Amino acid sequence: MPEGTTKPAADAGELTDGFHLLIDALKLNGVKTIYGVPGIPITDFGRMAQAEGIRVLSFRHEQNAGYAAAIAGYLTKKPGICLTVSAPGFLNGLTALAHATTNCFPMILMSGSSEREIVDLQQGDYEEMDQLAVAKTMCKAAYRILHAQDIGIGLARAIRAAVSGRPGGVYLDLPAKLFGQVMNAEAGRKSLVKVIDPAPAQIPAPDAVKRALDVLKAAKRPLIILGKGAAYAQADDAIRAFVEKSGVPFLPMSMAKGLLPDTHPQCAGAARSTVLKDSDVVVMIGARLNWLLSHGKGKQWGDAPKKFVQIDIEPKEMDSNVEIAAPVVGDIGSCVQALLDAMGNAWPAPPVDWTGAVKAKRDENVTKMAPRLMNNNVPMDYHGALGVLRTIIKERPETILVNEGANTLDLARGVIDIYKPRKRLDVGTWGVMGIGMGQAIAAAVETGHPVLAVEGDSAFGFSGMEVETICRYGLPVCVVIFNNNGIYRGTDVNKAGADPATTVFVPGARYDKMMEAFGGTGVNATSPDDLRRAVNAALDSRKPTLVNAVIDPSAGSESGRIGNLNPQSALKKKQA
Ligand code: ADP
Ligand code: TZD
Ligand code: MG
Repeated sequence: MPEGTTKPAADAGELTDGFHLLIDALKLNGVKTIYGVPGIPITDFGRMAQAEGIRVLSFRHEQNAGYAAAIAGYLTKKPGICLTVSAPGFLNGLTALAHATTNCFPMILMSGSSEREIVDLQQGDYEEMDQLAVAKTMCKAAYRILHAQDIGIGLARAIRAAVSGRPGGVYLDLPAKLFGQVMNAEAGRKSLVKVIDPAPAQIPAPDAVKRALDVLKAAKRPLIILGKGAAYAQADDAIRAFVEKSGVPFLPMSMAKGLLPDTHPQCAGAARSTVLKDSDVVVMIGARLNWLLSHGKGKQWGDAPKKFVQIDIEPKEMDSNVEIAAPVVGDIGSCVQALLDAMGNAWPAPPVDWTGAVKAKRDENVTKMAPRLMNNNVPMDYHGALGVLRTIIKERPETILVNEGANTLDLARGVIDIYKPRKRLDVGTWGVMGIGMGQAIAAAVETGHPVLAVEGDSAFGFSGMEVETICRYGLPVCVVIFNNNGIYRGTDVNKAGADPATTVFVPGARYDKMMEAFGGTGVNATSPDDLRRAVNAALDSRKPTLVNAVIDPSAGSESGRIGNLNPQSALKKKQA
């Protein structure tokens, strides 16, 4: 019979179809979980995949399923799979696909799509859209599978594209017709492809390794910056060994916190401004010199000339913002191991006046912060509430922290120490609000560890409906909402009319009731003691819990720590 037709030929023998081929292809490649929202044309596919032993988690909105898939990719080094319906469902998932690509997380967005013939002639099919064309600019690669016999190779291509080199998002377009296409089962089995070595090691050139070590050896004030690429690489032991053998102070980017504990003697997290300004050689490991690091230049980096060593799998990352004196291109595991090997047994420690100065600054800042974290103010301020959560994470280092908001994000990042790799998940490169519940769900599902999601009240609103999903699957997620009645602060007043100001919400909102609506535990916490009790109980019980932490509405500042990025109106004075 001709392969990939919808009508079985009389003599075709045992048959299979697009539904089963796709499920078999996913299973063959070790896919265990799909995050999505059902509907035409993928409802039956979801049911069948579930029946075949794949965990299919249904969300309330595709964007949250997408963020779940993206972070699953980050946590597992395998592409997270998001499944959506056509046009609107696809578009809802697309933000997460773009986010995955921007953050270098491997993810595959698989969307059903409408009749090609009708879509291409724009004849108005159900949920008509040229999804492939739309997706192309938002991801690493985009493919469409038209024939059942191409499902095996199509999925293989998508997997390899997502995880090899710099990881990222891949779009896979699955027209409705594909699912029903039948073909001979034996031919179908043979058409499947198990991807061999999907993310091959990329060994750095020995010259590049030597150059990097020469630069590092000559440094008077060296610094190592660890980014989330380093956390993603799962080369934890080698990275720790390299950092310790070098004796160099290290600064973790937010999601790299915990790769080495924030309490490690070489951690310079609490001396960030000092080490950025005063260092003379900076070794970047899986971090980019983007806006989060002021593009590697300007005031934050001080006047003294710097030399950068950069370890990254993406050659084009080198010299993206400033000159890289020693580019080391390869995968982080191989690169760090090569550096370690070439360092030999007698690597000189960095000058003690530098390491001593960094340590002194760090200790000074930690000491300054300590009393603020112990305050018992009611209503709570950020520091009082975060001091409680900091202690809880210290006592329960397995817990995965998810964090979004503005003040809630920036202050929690500084206050809450992380002790193990990949235990802090947040808004990533874009500073996107809405990752919270998707990340919390995927973190619980992929790791089995309890999750503490520390959320601004605005940030939570972007994905809040997924508390139902958390309850439905009974996940060990404790959401703490820093409820300051608004975006940044809850105190703005609109002087021009009856509408509330643009940044404030309903005062005294009780988000805890949302969790109760679906059978979870809701707690209204007005003091640090309330908060401590509620979160400990939630993490002990592993029951879905939402704690509405009442925060002083005037405690935050505009845009948290990045208010300087707001454009200023030249007419501001006149308007005021
Ligand atoms: P952060 O936001 O923490 O500073 P970025 O997302 O900006 O981190 O940078 C991560 C970098 O890590 C990217 O440039 C990416 O190419 C790189 N990367 C990701 N995985 C690997 C890997 N396995 N080996 C080498 N580099 C990697
Ligand atoms: N939309 C999206 C998708 N991402 C964004 N980053 C924003 C809007 C803008 N934004 C921020 O950058 S932070 C934030 C918004 C809306 C919310 C801050 O309020 P919060 O946190 O309640 O979450 P705090 O503690 O009140 O500062
Ligand atoms: Mg708020």
